[in-house]
Amino acid sequence: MLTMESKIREVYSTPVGHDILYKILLQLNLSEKMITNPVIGSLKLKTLAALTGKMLGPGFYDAFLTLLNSEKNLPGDGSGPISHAWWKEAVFYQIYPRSFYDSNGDGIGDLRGIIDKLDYLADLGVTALWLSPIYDSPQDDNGYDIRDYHKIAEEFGTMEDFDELLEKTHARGMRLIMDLVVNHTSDEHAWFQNALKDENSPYRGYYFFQQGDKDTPPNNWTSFFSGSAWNYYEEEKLWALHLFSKKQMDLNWENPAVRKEVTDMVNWWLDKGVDGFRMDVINYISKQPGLPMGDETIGNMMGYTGIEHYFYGPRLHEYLHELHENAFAPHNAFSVGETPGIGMNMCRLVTGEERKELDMVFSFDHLETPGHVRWDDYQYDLTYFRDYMTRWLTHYGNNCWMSVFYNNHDNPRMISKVNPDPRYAPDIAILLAVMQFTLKGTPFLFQGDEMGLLNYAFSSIDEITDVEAKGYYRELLATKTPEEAFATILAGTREHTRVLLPWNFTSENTATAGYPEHLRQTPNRNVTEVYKKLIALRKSEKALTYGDFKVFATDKQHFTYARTSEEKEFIIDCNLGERPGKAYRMAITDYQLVFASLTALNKPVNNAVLAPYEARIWVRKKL
Ligand code: ISL
Ligand code: CA
Repeated sequence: MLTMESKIREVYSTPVGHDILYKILLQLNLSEKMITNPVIGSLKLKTLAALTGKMLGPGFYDAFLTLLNSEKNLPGDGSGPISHAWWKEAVFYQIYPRSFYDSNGDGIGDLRGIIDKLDYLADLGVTALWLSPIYDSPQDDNGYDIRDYHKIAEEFGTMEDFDELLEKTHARGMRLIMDLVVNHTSDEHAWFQNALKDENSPYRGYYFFQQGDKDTPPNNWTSFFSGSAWNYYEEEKLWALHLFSKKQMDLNWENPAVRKEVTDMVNWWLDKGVDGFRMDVINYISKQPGLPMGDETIGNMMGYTGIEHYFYGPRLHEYLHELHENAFAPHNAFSVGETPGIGMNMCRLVTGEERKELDMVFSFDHLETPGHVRWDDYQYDLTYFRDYMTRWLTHYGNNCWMSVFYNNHDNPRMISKVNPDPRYAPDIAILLAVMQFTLKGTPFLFQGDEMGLLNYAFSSIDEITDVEAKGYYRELLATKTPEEAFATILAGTREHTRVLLPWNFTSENTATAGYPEHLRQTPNRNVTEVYKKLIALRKSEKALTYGDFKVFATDKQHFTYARTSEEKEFIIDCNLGERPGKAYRMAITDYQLVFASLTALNKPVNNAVLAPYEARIWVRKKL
């Protein structure tokens, strides 16, 4: 039991304490040495509280101690051998169905469109597809608001289309995982409608309803999509909790009936033959009982009030384990949890093989550099990605396995973030790909990565359809001019990755004919060819999947690392910045150059010098 009398050193040695203090140090741009320093390490938590009194009030320390003391377990030590699994060898490709490929010209991507592109995907070399939600939905949040878990959204097609897609995906030797959105349902889901209208409904206990008057929401929690996390239903005089939009109502997982429904539904899809699930905001499913008030300081620091009461809730492990045992394990199905906000050790606790919770997670701490949020217009320094990957790969353990990605449907494109100068775009695209396919962890491509796509030059808020950005824009108008508010939206909007993929912009193509010039991009075919090559290399060399990872050089903007098996050693030499740098030296006779980004771009290679954003892959046979 940790208390305010505990020493900082003791706190830092616990998994949760470590993650939280580490994150705070990072945000304050302070070195870890601050805490490992013996003098500071032997200070008591209450002394730290006195020192940080202005910044972090008692609410912070209460929440912190509650979190620390509710985690009874330690991550497994992870020193054993790595077990082999198809999903560790896979190359995943995320499809955002609405904007992937439109087969019938109504402007909306659809399932038949995905079927049409299966040969393209197989040819690219990816081995598994993740589909963002395709279920029946009013589409308030593009399908992350599900009305019926057993039905396909009309605009995407039918269940027959889905069955055909699954069969044809499997026929090409690829696997298919679905999106599991069970932190919340649509307010139009029959459960919610029934619960709202009938006070004796068994579904009342499926959600977080609270009686009350119109002016006082049950607590101060805020929604990720602006405003209070509570919606008031005048007629029924009821509040209901929604961490996301007003049409995404949080499910109450404390209710065993909810867990049973979810388990049955997951089994229903797995029985159909899908190979697993990506689990939406799955670390938010367990809320602190009683839904206590959020600490305002934490709220200001994190941008959302109340988050300490559900981002790593008291029953999270239990719920994940139960779902694993009752659905995933019997089907030998794969799971990857979307887990925003939890740190490395918490991730080790949910993905440790021996714990039987999740196979993998998407952690997001690498998507912005410390001190920045997605809405900031800034240049992303790739040395932060290097240091993040190095830290995780050094400490994650052989019982855990990482995912490696830069993009998804919730973020602007990484290439644009690294350097908005379009002259560098192909070099950065290839550099990112080289790291993605040679680092240790499963690569997840987002649609369009292989085309080298960049952010879009949206010209007005009317071009933004996303519920999050629209809400945030309204909020910003309270303190900013419309121009300033739009600039913020432009930097961070999820819309950038939600524009229909530019397969072929022609006037005959009804789906794309309406697209204004500034919302068109030309796929970079060179980049696509490089992706094919690198994916093929990744798949043919076991060292790149299971091999050891060792860093050689991380000075300035360099990232030079090795991936080694018993037979081979690969050395990957990257320049992460805009200035030329020294190439890593090695005995030329031993090593063979297998890939050079400049050659792929038809530019001359200078042996001694790495050009801006250049990447090379060398190999040496050990036997
Ligand atoms: O939690 C956040 C910030 O700390 C959010 O950015 C969060 O990571 C993200 O919004 C969660 O995303 C997922 O769930 C949402 C949905 O809108 C996204 O598209 C989905 O990927 C609600 O279902
Ligand atoms: Ca369509």
